Amino acid sequence: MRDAQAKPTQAGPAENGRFDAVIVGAGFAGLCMLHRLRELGLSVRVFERGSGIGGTWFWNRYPGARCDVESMEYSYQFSEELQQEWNWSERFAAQQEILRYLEHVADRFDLRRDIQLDTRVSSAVFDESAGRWTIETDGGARASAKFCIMATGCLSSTSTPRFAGLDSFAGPTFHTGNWPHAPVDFSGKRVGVIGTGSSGVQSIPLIARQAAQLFVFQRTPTYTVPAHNHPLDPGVQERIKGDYAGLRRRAAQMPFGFDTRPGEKLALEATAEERRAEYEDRWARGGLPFISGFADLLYSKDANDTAAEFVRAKIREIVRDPRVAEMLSPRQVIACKRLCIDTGYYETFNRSNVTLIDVSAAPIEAITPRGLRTKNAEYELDCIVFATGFDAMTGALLGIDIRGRGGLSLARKWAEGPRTYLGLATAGFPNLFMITGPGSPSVLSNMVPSIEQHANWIARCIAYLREHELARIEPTALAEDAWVEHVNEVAGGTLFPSCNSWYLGANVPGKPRVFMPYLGFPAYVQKCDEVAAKGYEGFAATP
Ligand code: N01
Repeated sequence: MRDAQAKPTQAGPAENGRFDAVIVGAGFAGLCMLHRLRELGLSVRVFERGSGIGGTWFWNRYPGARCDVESMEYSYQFSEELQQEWNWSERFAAQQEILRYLEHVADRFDLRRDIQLDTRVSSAVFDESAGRWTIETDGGARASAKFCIMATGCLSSTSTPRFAGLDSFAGPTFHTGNWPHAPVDFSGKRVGVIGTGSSGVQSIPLIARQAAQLFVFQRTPTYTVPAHNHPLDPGVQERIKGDYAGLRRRAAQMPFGFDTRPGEKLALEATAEERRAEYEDRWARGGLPFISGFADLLYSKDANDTAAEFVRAKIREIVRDPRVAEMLSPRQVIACKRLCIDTGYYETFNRSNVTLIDVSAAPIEAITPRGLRTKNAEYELDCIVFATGFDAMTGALLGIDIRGRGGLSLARKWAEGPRTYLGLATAGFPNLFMITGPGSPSVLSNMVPSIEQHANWIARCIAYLREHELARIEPTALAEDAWVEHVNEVAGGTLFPSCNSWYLGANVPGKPRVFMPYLGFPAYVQKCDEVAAKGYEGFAATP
């Protein structure tokens, strides 16, 4: 992989470079943004901390890493040729294939020459007199740019709980979100996996097949629906390609920006038999559309209970030991924490080499040189896998010292939670844009179309500024306050705030509890389009 990246066309160090725009991050967002800004004729430099492009798909190489949105929809739509020429091999693409796709995109659109790898941005400071951003990297390099665009990803800053004795463990430890490039062999090993979110759910079945013994440390049981992944029928693929634009148009009208076949009926108005039939059908088809079976599932606790109980019944059917089935059965609202999709997750707990340990009542107290100690017992382990997630949505942004007008730091401004207008920009930080920032559909949508929508919007905004000879743009405090209130109001009408999810920052000790994504892709896109059509309403633009 490294060799493929190290092409001579790759950008060299940007010592004292001046650019029209700097983009931080070369994942789906950074690549697309670079392409759009190049089309405007801007000089651009992308800084990427990884030794390769790909963002999430570069770092998350753990066994089983795979997308939970269908391949045909989890891809760019900015180029019809690209859509037509790329062939996906599976219904849900694996990490390796998505990374290959991004490598292909980088080559096809000659993006690498503006991307500087192995470069972590440490600060971005707005110089008011010059009207430019100064971007500094860990290596001490500096760049100056009129526009600074954060394409840093929503789930890119890993989170490892600060267990006592964390560094004392004698064996290797791994985090799913920062997995080694060299193959990891668990054969013959006693492995501990901490965490049962999407990363745990995907990796546990594969680690179980290899390890001598697997101990799964579960604090909160998870709802997961079968993926029923399979090779993608070339005929189906051809049919979609026959009217790709049609698929994209239909998807854009869906609440999550991809085709979840939303049911219009209310679960509470359906008969028990109708509900069962609908859930069975969606369980058999697999994937995230399970939660779209009825229109009230994310709004009414009673409705939600019907879907939750259906999954619990499935767990009891699949898992042979009733005690283990009970431990695996979640009690919180289904989809309140992100719904997972899996291949053989619950089945894995029927294996004789797999032990489920409930650490909700008896938490992990310490990592020891030989393993791990909970309140109740000690476990000897050869390796530990942290599938403990991310400091989501704000972690990567606040990991950079970003300072706007008057030296205001973003960390200070967001001390009580992120505040943005449309998740695209924040008052006091002129010409700073975020791709899929907090306050936008982002993680509650199909990420790739959301990313493209943002990149298109930002590119159009920059073009507008140029046409109107305007030098700076930033949201007004008034528009930002109203948007933050609206995001909260929409979330408050749902069941999402009812559990301790990373959507709320609840997984990171001390993080303010604020619901960060915006629910409703179509309404959001309409709002962004209206804002632009009204001359960037809610923004102040100055010459
Ligand atoms: O992280 P998570 P993730 N002691 O935060 C547990 C996307 N994604 O990496 O729930 C014990 O969901 C924690 O327990 P609890 C997707 O959006 C997508 O799995 O806080 N356990 C939880 O079980 C996803 O939602 C795919 O009680 C501790 C786990 O660690 C997001 O990334 C694949 C603990 C963390 O789960 C994050 O998923 C992978 C402690 N002290 C990821 N601290 C696709 O399928 C934390 N935990 C595309």
